[in-house]
Amino acid sequence: MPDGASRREFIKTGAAGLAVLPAGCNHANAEMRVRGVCAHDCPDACAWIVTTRDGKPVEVEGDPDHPLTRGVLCEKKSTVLQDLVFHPDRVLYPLRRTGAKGDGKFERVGWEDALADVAARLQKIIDKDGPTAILPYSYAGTEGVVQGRSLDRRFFARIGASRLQRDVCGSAGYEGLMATNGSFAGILPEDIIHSKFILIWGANPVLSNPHVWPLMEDARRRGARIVVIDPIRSATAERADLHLQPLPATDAALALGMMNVIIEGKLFDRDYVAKHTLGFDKLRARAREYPPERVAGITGLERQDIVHLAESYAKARPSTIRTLVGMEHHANGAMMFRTIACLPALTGAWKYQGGGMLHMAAHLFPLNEAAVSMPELEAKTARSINMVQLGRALTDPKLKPAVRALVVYNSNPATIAPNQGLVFQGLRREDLFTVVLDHVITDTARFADYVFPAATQVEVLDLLTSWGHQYLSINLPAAAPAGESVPNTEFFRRLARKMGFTEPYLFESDEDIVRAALKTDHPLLKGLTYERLAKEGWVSVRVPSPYLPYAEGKFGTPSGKCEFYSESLRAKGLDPLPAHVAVHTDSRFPLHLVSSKSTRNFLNSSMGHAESHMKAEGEPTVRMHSRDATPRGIRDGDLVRVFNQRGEMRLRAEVKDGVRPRVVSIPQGWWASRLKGKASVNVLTPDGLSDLGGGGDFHDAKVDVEKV
Ligand SMILES: Nc1nc2c(c(=O)[nH]1)N[C@H]1C(S)=C(S)[C@@H](COP(=O)(O)OP(=O)(O)OC[C@H]3O[C@@H](n4cnc5c(=O)[nH]c(N)nc54)[C@H](O)[C@@H]3O)O[C@H]1N2
Ligand SMILES: Nc1nc2c(c(=O)[nH]1)N[C@H]1C(S)=C(S)[C@@H](COP(=O)(O)OP(=O)(O)OC[C@H]3O[C@@H](n4cnc5c(=O)[nH]c(N)nc54)[C@H](O)[C@@H]3O)O[C@H]1N2
Ligand SMILES: [Mo]
Repeated sequence: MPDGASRREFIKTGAAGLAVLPAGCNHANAEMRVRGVCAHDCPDACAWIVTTRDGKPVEVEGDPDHPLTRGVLCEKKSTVLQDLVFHPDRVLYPLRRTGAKGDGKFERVGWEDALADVAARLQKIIDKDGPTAILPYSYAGTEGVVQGRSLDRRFFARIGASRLQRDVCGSAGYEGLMATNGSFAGILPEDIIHSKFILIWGANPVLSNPHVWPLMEDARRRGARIVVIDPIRSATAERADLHLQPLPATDAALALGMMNVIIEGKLFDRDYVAKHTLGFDKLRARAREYPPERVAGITGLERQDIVHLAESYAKARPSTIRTLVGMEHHANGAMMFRTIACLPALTGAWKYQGGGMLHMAAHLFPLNEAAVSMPELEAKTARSINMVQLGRALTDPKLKPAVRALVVYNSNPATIAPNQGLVFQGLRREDLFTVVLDHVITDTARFADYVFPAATQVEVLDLLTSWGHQYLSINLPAAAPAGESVPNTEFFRRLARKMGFTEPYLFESDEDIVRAALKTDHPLLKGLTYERLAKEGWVSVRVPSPYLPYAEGKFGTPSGKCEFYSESLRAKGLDPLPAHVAVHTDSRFPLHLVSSKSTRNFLNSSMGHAESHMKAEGEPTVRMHSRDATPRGIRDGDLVRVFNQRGEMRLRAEVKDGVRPRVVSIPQGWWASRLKGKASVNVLTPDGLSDLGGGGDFHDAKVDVEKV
């Protein structure tokens, strides 16, 4: 804690609805320290403390007492005050479009006029085309329970708007893990220090999960080996003891090759397999189809590397696989997760503290969801649209009724949705009424008819779970929302009122929503009250210590075992056994483009407005191998065109062999409007879906590159 901290006071309770500052805050030089938590869509959910002076936030620092995030805020958020809260580009008032769609020209209007017009236009659409012609579009701009999924969901359910399938992240991996384990449970991140072999598979924790990476380094100091499997030499791969670079979307074949070596070499845990798994004989037969030499041909790896990987993984006690989301974004994404998830059961790694698999922690927070997003209200609406395919939904002439109104908040689809050209085409439609609620004029907001000002995390009350650790956190408002900005919940209250709705569930206060979310008898959340959170800021859920979710089996599958053979997959028309399914190739475009989240200074597209973040990030490049660059006459630093049937990007080539041959990479997160060619990487990505879970297949993009 910084000097003098003990003399300062923490705000003791939160506020209902709009932020209300505690009495005494407007004293000259009154200094308050308010507990909060970063709301970014990141596994770390860092606890922070906001210092305010005379009611104005003056400093945001990490909470040094948080066991996982330990007082360190990352590059994306350590400057949140100057780069977001007080940034000159912040939207502070409602705005109405004055220019053409996409120009980003607006005039200031009053809340009353703006809301009256929005309500009238939505009503007109409901009367003429029916409520499903209205589409909400939101994702994880804030991970907060209240500002992320409460009154907004209730409002759209009340209208009967189309439902949005929010599957862009996490759902393909979820389906894969559920098929094998029947539950999302994995080890706790802090237990990774016990591991002796950390296999980071299609994840980039140095950037994407920066507070767990130091624990992995601790494990290394205690004797662990860190191996990364990634076609790209990511920031994490650079720091690994061994980096293997398979071709994208071939990881299920690699895992089957490992199983082949492990089973044939009798390196599996006979006892664990016999007691806690289902279908071992069938798995053995399947793995026999994947001898290392065949797997070498599929993955582009060396035979001996596959054998070495399998043996060292199986012999280490304990070994741990770290997965996240990167590998999901393929047409065979769920099957890759399903297959990889068989490995820790085969080796019995789950028996040891820190052994098994670390994926997401979302299952540790069984909040009273029925009282938050009220899913039973939404379930009444039949039509749902997958957020990954927004471009199609906005342009498909066969869609009846056509989408006539789009209400965007907590997301920036113009940047993050695939097939950007089609998304832009849809957003440009004159007969589409678009409303955006955000902090800044994002590339999506540039197309809006109305932009409304959203309050930032330091200005709202919220409850935050984490998908990377076991701490539940509260975010108390440290200041009143700047200008005329409001929390998302207040926007939906005001709009509901303007539309003449009177149902009390549309107007619940933020504090009541937090309290309702915590109202549950689930043993994990026992004793986690609003009062306790407001006092302590973050509290661990009640997981047993040590936490060994499958040491005694107890899988969540229908059989209660780890299902090497899955009847539920068969029922869905998929291979019941772990399988490698090749993704499509395109002879016109021989290079495989991976556009991962390799930006240190953006969180997806968030913070992409800030000059200082762009500067720190440096110009985006396309990384390519010299074996692909040289025949094309391309040298390091050349200006090139990366193109396919969907569009093109112009940027500089980085020929440093950081990617494997036949693969190129471009970072995701940059805004098209800030780049010279006015297109960001999603102009090149496909908008197909993953095999299960409705995830995207971004990383199956096929492109070619030429010098310009
Ligand atoms: N700095 C920063 N941190 C972030 C984010 C950010 O934008 N910036 N975004 C947040 C979000 S929303 C998420 S979901 C997480 C994601 O966290 P991660 O999953 O760790 O990150 P990604 O960049 O999506 O993907 C990780 C790696 O997967 C690799 N990959 C892609 N396809 C394959 C494949 O077929 N096989 C293998 N083996 N590897 C593959 C990519 O090359 C990439 O290096 O990060 C979060 N944290
Ligand atoms: N090519 C490619 N595309 C990808 C990915 C990839 O790896 N490659 N990754 C995918 C993944 S994993 C994800 S999760 C998605 C991320 O997609 P999104 O969740 O859309 O992520 P962001 O781009 O960060 O957009 C969040 C927006 O919410 C706004 N926001 C933040 N807080 C609030 C608030 O309180 N109120 C309101 N109204 N707005 C707020 C932010 O300013 C920002 O504009 O992108 C996907 N797209
Ligand atoms: Mo994500």
